[in-house]
Amino acid sequence: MKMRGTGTVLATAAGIVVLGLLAGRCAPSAPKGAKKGGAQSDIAAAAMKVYVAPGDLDEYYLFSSGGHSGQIFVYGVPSMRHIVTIPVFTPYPGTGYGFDDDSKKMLGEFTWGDAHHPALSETKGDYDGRWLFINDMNGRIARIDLRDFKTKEIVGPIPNVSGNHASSFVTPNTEYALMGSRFSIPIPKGTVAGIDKYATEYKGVVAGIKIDPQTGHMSLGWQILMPPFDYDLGDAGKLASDGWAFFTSYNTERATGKLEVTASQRDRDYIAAVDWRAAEKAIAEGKGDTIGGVKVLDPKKVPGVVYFMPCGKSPHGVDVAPDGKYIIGSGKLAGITTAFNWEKVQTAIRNKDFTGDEDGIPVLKYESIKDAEVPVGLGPLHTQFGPDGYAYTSLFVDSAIAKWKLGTWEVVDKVPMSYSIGHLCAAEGDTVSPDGKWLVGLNKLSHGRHLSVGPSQPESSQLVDISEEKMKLVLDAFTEPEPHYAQMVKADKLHPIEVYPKEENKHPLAVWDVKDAGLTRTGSKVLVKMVEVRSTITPTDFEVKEGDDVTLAITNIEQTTDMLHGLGLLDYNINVVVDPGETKTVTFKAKKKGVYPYYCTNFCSALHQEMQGYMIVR
Ligand code: K7E
Ligand code: CUA
Repeated sequence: MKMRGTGTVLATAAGIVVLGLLAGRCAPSAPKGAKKGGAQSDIAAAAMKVYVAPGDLDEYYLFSSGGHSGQIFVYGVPSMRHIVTIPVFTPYPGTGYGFDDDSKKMLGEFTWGDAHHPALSETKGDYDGRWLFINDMNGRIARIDLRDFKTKEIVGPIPNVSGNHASSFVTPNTEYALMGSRFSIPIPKGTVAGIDKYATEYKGVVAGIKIDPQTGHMSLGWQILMPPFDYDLGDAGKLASDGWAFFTSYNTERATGKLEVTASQRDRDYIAAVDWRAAEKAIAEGKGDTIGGVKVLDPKKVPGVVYFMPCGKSPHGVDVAPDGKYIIGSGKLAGITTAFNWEKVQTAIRNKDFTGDEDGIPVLKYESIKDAEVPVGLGPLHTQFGPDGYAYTSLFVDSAIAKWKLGTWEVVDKVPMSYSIGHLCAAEGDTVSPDGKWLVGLNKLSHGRHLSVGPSQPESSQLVDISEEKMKLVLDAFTEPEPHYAQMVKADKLHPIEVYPKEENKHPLAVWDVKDAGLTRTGSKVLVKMVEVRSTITPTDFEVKEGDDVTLAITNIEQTTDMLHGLGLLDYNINVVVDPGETKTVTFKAKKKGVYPYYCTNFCSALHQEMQGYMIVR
């Protein structure tokens, strides 16, 4: 979400004693946030907490979304050091992503994505370290394999889901990744209806993308036709509420034009509660109507799959507590967040405790399903959880994080964020067993807290120590655009490989011996099997004819950690990076006569500079 400049209330930097800490060590001036005297011991204590000595490893991985950069950025916590970038929806020359045949095909026609919500795969509601999913506003979801930190699959654009923001939240056993349309449109795509027909002819859709439990492969699951609201965020129920999915919606006014005015008329919007097991069953029984080539359930014809829970106006996040008993949803312009009691929701459904309906979807009675309105502060957006019944809610307007207790609803602490926090991420804070310890605030603004870099300013992420009663801000980090959500997982849950074992390489064009490298021609199609190993690219030269279709199949036959090789081909816009044990192909037309050098782009040995060759085009 971009809310830059709207009602921003800046926190007073003077109130924050420990920030600016590391800057203070190497900058000529004293850290802005640090007070004289007594604060020094706080600074030292904070420094000790976040300091990861050279050669030591962080305790957690933080997977932070890259927003409209289309990537995922991986940080270590508590150091907040950027470790690696995982390219997902956008080409990334650093790893050759989007240049070789397979990744180019996966990206399709897109050169960008808008990726907001990473979701680690779960088993019984806990991160299992297998996969990472992330949404793209362009109706897509990607799957990254955490065995090698590579994007393996992108599905979509999925029909009927327009502006896939309420995504990619997964269910507790990774049965589904959620999708929801932020923008209602006439469906199927391509249908035209004027804006004056918005209230009746535009439709929203919420959906579940099915995930194969063995392979992680994604396919269409269920879709539900919804009134033309803007479906904003989602979360899967767990334990007590397992089998359900929740989506916030705004603009239940069905308004058009300046939504900042027109969509804030009503006091309440809704959280949609979807019984996804019922939806799954109804789809299996063939109860859907085909729209855009996909079976879509109409709640009028399939009662019981979806209910509306009224919520403070214009809600943003919806977050399910670790035991699944509370659903937390906030009107983002309000000063309170509402804790809905799942038991009461079920009772209200059973008793048909409805106040009306929206296009056939029953609306539950707010008073019957809420347990508390917690006075967290202004502009509540998102909530994460600790291990001890505490909840942490980000406050965009107050630019702070509130800590409060589930059950007693008492707000016990607040820490200012610099500035304008969106999401927040606690260690395993959306699982059935949150770790506590660390929390990262993902802020929209960073002004004045870093060396000036001109008008394109970075966003900031701030590390908060939540191991004690009082929250303590301990570190500033600056992030690539644009961190929306992030997830933090204990490092020992992941077991990545560092080379691709030779015996697993089943690529049909792989060659493991330089003797097998070389060129074969079939008509105007030329295949060059290449071997890369320190410090030669074999063949060291090859000849093709102008107009040939050339495929280079490059195998890096190293089996040693870190021994990556690249292949840059000058004037042909070709840049491939091949990891140890990997084979990649790149196909192009030899449309320019002449002599074109190629070389290894990835520094690999003392003789890296000798790793080169020539393509001669006659
Ligand atoms: Cu709050 Cu896209 Cu989840 Cu931005 S979203 S903050
Ligand atoms: Cu191989 Cu540089």
